[in-house]
Amino acid sequence: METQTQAHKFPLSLEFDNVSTLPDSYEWSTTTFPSDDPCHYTNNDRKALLPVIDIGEPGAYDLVRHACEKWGTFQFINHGVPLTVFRETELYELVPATNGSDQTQCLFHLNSYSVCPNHNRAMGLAPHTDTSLIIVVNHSNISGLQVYQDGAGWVPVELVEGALVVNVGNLMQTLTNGKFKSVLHRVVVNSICHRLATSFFLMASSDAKISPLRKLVNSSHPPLYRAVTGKEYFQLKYKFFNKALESIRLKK
Ligand SMILES: O=C(O)CCC(=O)C(=O)O
Repeated sequence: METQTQAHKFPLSLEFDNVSTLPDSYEWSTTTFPSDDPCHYTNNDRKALLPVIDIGEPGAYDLVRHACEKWGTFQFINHGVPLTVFRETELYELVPATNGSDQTQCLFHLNSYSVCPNHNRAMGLAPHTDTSLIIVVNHSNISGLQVYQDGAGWVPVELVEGALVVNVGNLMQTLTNGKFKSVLHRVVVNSICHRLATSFFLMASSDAKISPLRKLVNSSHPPLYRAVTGKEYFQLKYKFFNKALESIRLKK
């Protein structure tokens, strides 16, 4: 897995419209990309299909729980969320907001992935797990998001009309005492289409204490993580990046 140092070695910005080959400073180790249409990937071989859940269906609750336990991610349809909500936020770089109870914070984030002349030598977004409780992504009908699954490797998230992607974050893994898995994911670029994705992060507020829920802890399932405040966990994430969760894991 790539390290924090690797993730941080890139210059911050580059005007890709004016370059015909990838500058060496952007070079990444080979990225496996689906060989058919890189912009509109559908998983025709059906080998490793991420769950797509119709949340209007009677069994949806169990399907969501199962997806969070097994995959740490799923797509959902029939959600009733107008996708224009996401599109409108594409006008903003970053829009933080807090809710009334101040236990959670929401953040909208716009990711823009330029067309890249040497897409298989570059990386759009380095492999990472999210700090937040959950993240909801609208990937604007352009492929690129991939999730890592043991045994299957990098699995492209296929495009499903109108679906939103949910990823479990580190703090949700802590809260559920490791039952829900925060998924390692990355975004690859392509040489044909510019991709925009809007992410909605449900975060814990800085003062909120996050620890495994009491009802999920017993003698056969001792707490796996120590309590942390949102602020402390952010600092740990900054310091340890993808190893932050490991740093709050209680020793047996
Ligand atoms: O661009 C995407 O599809 C996902 C973005 C993402 O993983 C993130 O913002 O953490």
